[in-house]
Amino acid sequence: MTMYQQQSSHWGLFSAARKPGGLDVIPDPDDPNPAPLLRNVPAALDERLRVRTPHVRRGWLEGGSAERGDDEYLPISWSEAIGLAAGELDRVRTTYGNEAIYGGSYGWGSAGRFHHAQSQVHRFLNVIGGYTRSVQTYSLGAARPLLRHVVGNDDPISKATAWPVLAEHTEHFVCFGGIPEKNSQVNSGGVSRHEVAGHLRRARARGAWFTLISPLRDDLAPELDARWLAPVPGTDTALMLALSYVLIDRGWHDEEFLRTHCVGFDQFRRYLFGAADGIAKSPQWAEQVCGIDAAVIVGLAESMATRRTMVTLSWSLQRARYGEQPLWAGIALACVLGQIGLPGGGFGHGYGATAGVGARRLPYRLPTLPQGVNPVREFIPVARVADMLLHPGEEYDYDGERRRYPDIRLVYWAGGNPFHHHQDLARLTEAFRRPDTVIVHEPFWTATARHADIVFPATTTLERNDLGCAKEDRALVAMRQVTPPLGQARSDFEIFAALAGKLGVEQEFTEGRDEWGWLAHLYEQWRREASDPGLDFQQFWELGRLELPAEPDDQVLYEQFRADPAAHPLATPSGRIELFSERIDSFGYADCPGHPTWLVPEELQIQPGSGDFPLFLVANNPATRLHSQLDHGATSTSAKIHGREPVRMHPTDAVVRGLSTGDLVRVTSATGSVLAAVVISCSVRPGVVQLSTGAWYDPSAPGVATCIHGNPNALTRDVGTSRLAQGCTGQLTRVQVRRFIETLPPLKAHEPPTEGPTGTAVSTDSPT
Ligand code: PGD
Repeated sequence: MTMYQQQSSHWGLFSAARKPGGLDVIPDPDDPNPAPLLRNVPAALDERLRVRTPHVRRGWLEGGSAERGDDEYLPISWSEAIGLAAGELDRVRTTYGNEAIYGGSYGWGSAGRFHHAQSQVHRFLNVIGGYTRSVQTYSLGAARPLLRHVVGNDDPISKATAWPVLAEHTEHFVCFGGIPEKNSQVNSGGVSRHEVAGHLRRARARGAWFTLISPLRDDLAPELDARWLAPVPGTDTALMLALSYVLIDRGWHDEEFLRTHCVGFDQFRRYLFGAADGIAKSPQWAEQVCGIDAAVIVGLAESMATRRTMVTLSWSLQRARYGEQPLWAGIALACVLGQIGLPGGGFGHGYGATAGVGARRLPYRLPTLPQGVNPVREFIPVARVADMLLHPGEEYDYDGERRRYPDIRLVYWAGGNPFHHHQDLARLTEAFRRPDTVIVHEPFWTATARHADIVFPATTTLERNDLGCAKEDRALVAMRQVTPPLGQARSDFEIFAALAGKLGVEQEFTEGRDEWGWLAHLYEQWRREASDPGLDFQQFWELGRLELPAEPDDQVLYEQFRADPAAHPLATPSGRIELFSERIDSFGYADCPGHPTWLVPEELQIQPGSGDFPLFLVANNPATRLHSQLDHGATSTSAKIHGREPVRMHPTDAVVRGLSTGDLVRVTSATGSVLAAVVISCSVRPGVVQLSTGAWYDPSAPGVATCIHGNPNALTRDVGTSRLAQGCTGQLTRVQVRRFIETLPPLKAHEPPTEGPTGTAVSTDSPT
């Protein structure tokens, strides 16, 4: 009889069994709305694309870094690979100090508390003396630093008003960037029940209104009957400022809330009415900037003032140049409305960005692998990785500090794909050629694995046992091994244990435990500390799942602060919401002044319809996979055309180019070019094209395009949001689209790299 085993992923719970025809995956029966991404899971065992044995890059063995990203790989034995990697780690730390090791290793990895790649890599590097780390994320690069100044912490993300409250009370959802259901399929760590779509439907059935403000119509589900306003991409700040202007100008603002709960309203009002720059941020002004009718802006402001309104701000808004501004202007707009702290009113940041925002949270710690202490103080804001590698010693600004990039000699990555997530991938290739050595753990031959010198084959969750849960979920599940490790793959833990052994610190790293020992230890420790469910580890494992008590469903963001701001101050310098921040102002950053400001991003300085790059490209998160994970899976590949990523465009833009759905095109920007296939759609604003992230980077035909598969990060600019946050700006760029009529080069991204002969003798003396 076939044995199905329970497993978990960032996009849902499932059971799986290996059958002669492949892996059979069954969604969890308790999930009301399982994610289509589950159909990608069988590709995890696709042997062609799995790294099955340790590999070393030929050029590295010969002492070179120039070919990184375009080289042959030699399969080697585990003992050779461990010897080479340990030797190189030791050489770098002794010669240059541990800060010369970059272990930022950003990435989502897989669900599972013990085999969490980030925790494993950080724990190992700490045990061997530390590493240069990264701070912040690609998801919320601008938001987190800004929120600290404006509201004191990230409660708008981690403690957003709960979905059931919105479903019951909100009368008007004003959704900047939408609430895209595709993104609410996922949650970092797992999601046992997909409920966001159901909450939205309940609100609509009760009569709630929805206004969608986005260049993409499908950023809100069609059944919500939203009014769609499609401003010029990147101009939401101007629209928000004009809405605040109307509310104040007509006396519809909440003077009392602004006086008692905010600081800086006077400076903000003066700016809105043009005292500083002579420009009133009126609806007529905004119409010129965003292309939304002034009368529509006035009507929207009136509707917001007369209904319980939730201003929702997507994470994508801040993933662009000056990305701090739309978030700050949106918070200011909610302050002007004065509904913050009321059920169903105020603002939220990232509803729909993951299933976790607005979900109930667990009021205690999860079972967590301890990472130890990093003795190295050096760090970079995560999206500045290429700058760091290319410009060691150079100074840069970050959140009020003047900092200097460290000189990195060794890059260590496990659980992320920078050749998916970073911007300007050709520049990243150049940057990756700088260090002496790059070591990567990957289950698959991704572009990151192909830019490494030593590649360790990592197992997937299907080949391991683990504990599955997330802070915003209610289930703790046994993730049970479905199949033995593929080829010679080992878990990240086993790889680090072997390296630690070679470097003489095995006991410090493993504490004498194997996988099973750690799972039992983490569970029992959590049981003692958090909430004793009564079951010991063996009983839990046999049962397979615990429903965890969570916070109540009625959480309203800032309810207590509204009731009594003196007794429940925010963690800002003033204790209130800062519409003007003296601290930010004191930094003197022209790209992030002391109050929400309309700053014209470079993308808008090219006139629409003219120049070499007349179209806006929205490079959003994909509907058919999580980031770049399992790009070769069934859901992901079924959306590709001629094997290339689809780029959506409006019929009017297609007609002038003579394009039809299915045509191959070359998309070019000032940064690079990609091949993609056109899909004509009225769901994108005229003048806008949309190409999702996640197609595996394929630079194998540079004479044809920077990426012949359709990875938009070959087109995006590698520049920070501002000197305040230095977040990533991958969401928006300017492009041209032209029919591609040359011979289509074959896709190499979904093939393994060229392999040298097995058994090639390698010297265990590591090169420098
Ligand atoms: P993933 O594709 O999830 O992307 O970037 P991120 O690097 O997280 O990469 C995870 C990698 O880990 C995969 O290659 C997977 O195979 C590997 N992996 C999975 N499990 C394991 C494991 O157990 N062990 C090891 N060693 N490896 C494992 C995501 C990032 O991209 C994010 S979060 C966002 S929000 C950004 N979004 C955008 C955007 O909107 N627009 C642009 N242009 N660019 C973006 N980049 C960012």
